[in-house]
Amino acid sequence: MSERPQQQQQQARYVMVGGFLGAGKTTAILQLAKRLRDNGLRVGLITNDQSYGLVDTTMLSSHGFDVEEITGGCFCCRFNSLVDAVEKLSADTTPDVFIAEPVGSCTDLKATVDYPLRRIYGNHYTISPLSVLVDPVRAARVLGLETGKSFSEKVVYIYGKQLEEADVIVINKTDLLTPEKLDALRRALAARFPRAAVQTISARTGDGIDAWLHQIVTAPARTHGAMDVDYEEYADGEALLGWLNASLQLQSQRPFDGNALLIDLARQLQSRLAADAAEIAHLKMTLAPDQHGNDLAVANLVRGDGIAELSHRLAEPLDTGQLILNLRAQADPELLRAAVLDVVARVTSTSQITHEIEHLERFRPGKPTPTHRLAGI
Ligand SMILES: Nc1nc2c(ncn2[C@@H]2O[C@H](COP(=O)(O)OP(=O)(O)O)[C@@H](O)[C@H]2O)c(=O)[nH]1
Ligand SMILES: [Mg+2]
Repeated sequence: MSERPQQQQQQARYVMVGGFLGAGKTTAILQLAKRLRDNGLRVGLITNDQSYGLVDTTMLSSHGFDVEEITGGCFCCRFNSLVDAVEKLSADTTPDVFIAEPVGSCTDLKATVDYPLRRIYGNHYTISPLSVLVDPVRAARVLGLETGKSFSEKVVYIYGKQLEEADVIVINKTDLLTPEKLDALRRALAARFPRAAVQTISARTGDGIDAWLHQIVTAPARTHGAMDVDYEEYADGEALLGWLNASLQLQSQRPFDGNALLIDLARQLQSRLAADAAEIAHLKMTLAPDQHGNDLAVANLVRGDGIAELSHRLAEPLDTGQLILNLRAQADPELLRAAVLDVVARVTSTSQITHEIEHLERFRPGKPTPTHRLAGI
């Protein structure tokens, strides 16, 4: 299949893939980027976070893509940095397609990113429809189709707003669902958000990616005015989420199994945070050996009652390496800090590994103050 954008060959495409924390955005972006690259297109990727030291950037770069990281706020509040990132990527490789991943707790992206980009840079970039990914287990709980631990009302407000502005709602992780559950979720989403097209994919197996890619690189973005957003409620929801980013250097006299170490850390943090009644939105970690080139382990956990898993494994044991840990949970950031420090100390000492903290930051995201906000164009 050739997915070279049809309309204006000279204009680069700007594709944004939103969705809540842990929905599978980074995994899905990697799939899109690989397919575009296989079709001879140049791809530039943009990651985004409230802070620096990102698992996503490390993971995407390890696959040989050019990645720019925007830190210190979401795209809407760092609009000029987003434009700078696009220009920086263009200086090196002139990408045909940019794919940007906004912060998973961010919403109102059409009014604050899409419309301003079209208004100001419409001669340079074709803006693709806004995709919003969902994790089916999380979505079924939020929509009340299934019971289970979820977030408080204000966080759910953000979740709903993300879906409300979607041009395309993408149900991800279909490999985890029976056809009946997938159908029930698809019908519930279509009924509640009738304006959006609904696509189903598995970013893990690749199912459905071609159809989704076709839709986002051939269709123009839709304009339907800005949705109503109560910025106080949005800010309250964001502030309920605690954020922690850390990077640590690990060292051991004897080679150790980095894959087992990450899973051990994830499981112990999971039980510690469950005891503290902190609902995990996303825990992700990478472990990169100081030697062995691009070898990388990536571990994830997307719910308090989920299963910690490795999406990338190290091929060999290591004796020194860098651990990056990003944790987002509905909890006080100080509590997250204490839990991470305790668990890291316990797990590393059991394995006779020494650790040195290079960077540790924890906070609650501040109130979003977009650079631009347009009602439509
Ligand atoms: N089973 C399954 N897991 C997936 C799929 N896509 C992503 N994941 C997993 O979901 C977790 C979060 O993925 P990530 O891409 O980091 O989510 P993000 O926070 O939205 O960027 C990781 O463990 C991924 O391996 C999928 O299609 N199926
Ligand atoms: Mg991500």
